Amino acid sequence: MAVDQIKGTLEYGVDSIQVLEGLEAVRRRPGMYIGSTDTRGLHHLIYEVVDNSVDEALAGQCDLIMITIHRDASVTVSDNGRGIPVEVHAKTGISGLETVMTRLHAGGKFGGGGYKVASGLHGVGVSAVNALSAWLRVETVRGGHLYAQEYRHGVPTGPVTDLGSTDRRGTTTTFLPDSTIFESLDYSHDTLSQRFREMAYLTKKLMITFVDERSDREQSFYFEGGILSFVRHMNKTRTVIHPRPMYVEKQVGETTVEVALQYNDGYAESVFSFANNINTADGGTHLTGFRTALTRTLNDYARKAGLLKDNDDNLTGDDAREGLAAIVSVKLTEPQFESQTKAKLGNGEVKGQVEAVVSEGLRTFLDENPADAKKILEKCLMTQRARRAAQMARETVTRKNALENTTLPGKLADCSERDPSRCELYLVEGDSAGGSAKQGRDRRFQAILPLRGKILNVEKAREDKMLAHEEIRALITALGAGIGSRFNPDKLRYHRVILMTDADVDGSHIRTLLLTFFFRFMEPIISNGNLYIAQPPLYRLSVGKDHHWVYSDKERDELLAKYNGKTTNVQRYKGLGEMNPEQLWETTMDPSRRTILKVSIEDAVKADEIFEMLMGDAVPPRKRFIQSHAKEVRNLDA
Ligand code: 0RA
Repeated sequence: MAVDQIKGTLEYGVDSIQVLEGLEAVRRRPGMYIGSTDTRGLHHLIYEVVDNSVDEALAGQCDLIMITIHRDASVTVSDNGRGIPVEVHAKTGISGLETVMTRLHAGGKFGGGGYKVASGLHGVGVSAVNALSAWLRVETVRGGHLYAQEYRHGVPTGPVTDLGSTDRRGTTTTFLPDSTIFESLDYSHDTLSQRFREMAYLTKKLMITFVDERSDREQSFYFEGGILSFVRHMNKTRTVIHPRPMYVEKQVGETTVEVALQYNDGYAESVFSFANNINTADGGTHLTGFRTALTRTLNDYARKAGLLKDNDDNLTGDDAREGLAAIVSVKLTEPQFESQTKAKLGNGEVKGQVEAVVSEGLRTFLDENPADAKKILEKCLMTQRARRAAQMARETVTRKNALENTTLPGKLADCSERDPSRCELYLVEGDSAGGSAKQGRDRRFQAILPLRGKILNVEKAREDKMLAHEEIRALITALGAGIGSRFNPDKLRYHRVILMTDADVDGSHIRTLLLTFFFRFMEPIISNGNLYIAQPPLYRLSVGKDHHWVYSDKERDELLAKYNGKTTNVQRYKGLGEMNPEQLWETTMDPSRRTILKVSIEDAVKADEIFEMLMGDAVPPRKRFIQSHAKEVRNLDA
């Protein structure tokens, strides 16, 4: 009966019932299709639609994409591509446009004239976006005519209609995500803007315009040089060893390989890899191929040029990558991703393809730019010498170095619980706040490690120098899991590591230093979700005998408005030291009342840029950044 009803209303056949079931499945289990229904999933809807336009750009058919967030949370994505075919599809008996918009997995491959490369992350296609939207309207131009169709929850509300002739081109999709499915419709301007910038870097000569009508902001991203511009941008605040990045782009078989690299005089390695425009944070075969080619080509050149003599050891991969900024981007027809998060590329054939392209490209670059080649090799040889010296120093001097030392530091007030999953370690700025925290804590599961003063500038420090620092050794020993490639999460003694610093500029600086330390030397602590930031209150607001702890200016203003007319007293808390142990427990440490923010590095590129800017050698941009962002660093978890 229900079936007849659907048939009756929509005049569709059996086929459309499968369609309805497909859309219903998406609505019932959205996580399966877009990962989640939080902000991430919400952003995913936009990426899915934008990816279709990027595919059109990759096919060489469009060079403009515009994304607009409207005040009512609906989103418009438009491009100047070929448009989506509207002709009736022989097999389904319905319009191509409707097929694309309502059939699962009927994305770019439809219509024969599809693309060699599809960048959509999950490849679920725009039909999943449609299913998860309260409403959606698509307009597309074919053969000089504008066609449109509208949907509710993915179901057409009418046929594809011909709106007459036009001299426009391309496709425009506007949709409102379904607020009964998503936790909120609050897009993050910065996350989206960062991603669109990245997309523009990865597709040279594509102009992406982002309009956010909620705050009247508009930005356009266009990079003539693509990833070459990306690498220049990464090195913007650093001192480069050679003026022009090495750049190579070549197609091997079905794979397009594009690589840009440039050395700076720092110690950090910043190599980011992408497969079909997806950031492969865990690397994979393309990154392995790149690394192999880099190390081998530099060694070959150094031998040939007499910079490495017969008896000298080869440069190691680490020697070749210190101070390197690089982007490795591959585009392939059938990407295989290893992890569920798609962070690692698995296609075996890609390793050799990237290796071949990078070897040839880098060799040509070195041969054609001998002065740059000399500077690059000298830098690598210096790293090799420094590495050897550090190794010898470690072996001879420090038997009891932090990595072997298991005697817990004296400053640590440990907890009695031994199961790491129940243990917390508070890293507290300053000895006086440390004292309050030790008295205020629940000693059964909360441990305190006070850290004094400016820890150290980890960006500039080498591993050996860093290990010489007492505060850092105490931290490493307290955590018990080692550092760098020897970091072992199974040995971590506390599954929650909580940074508790003052709500002032010094506090935010120390927090950034600690975050940098964890990012560079204990990255799994961040990616496994073990690192948190405590949220101490900013004010204490008293009304008569009552008091409120207040955690933001907005909250303060709301309370003041509420108590308007009554006598109120607002006391500002600058430092943790101003609270007594009971207050510290009540406001910041008691698990049943506190808020702690989980630190997650959603975007390694962005984090690296911020850290580099804060910690790198170029002082002016760092100062400016600290001054203008001192407040925002509070919310680094976003
Ligand atoms: C199917 C086939 C063709 C283009 C497209 C889809 C297409 C899809 C989207 C989605 C957003 N913008 C788009 N632009 C084009 C090829 C049609 C032809 O060969 O003319």
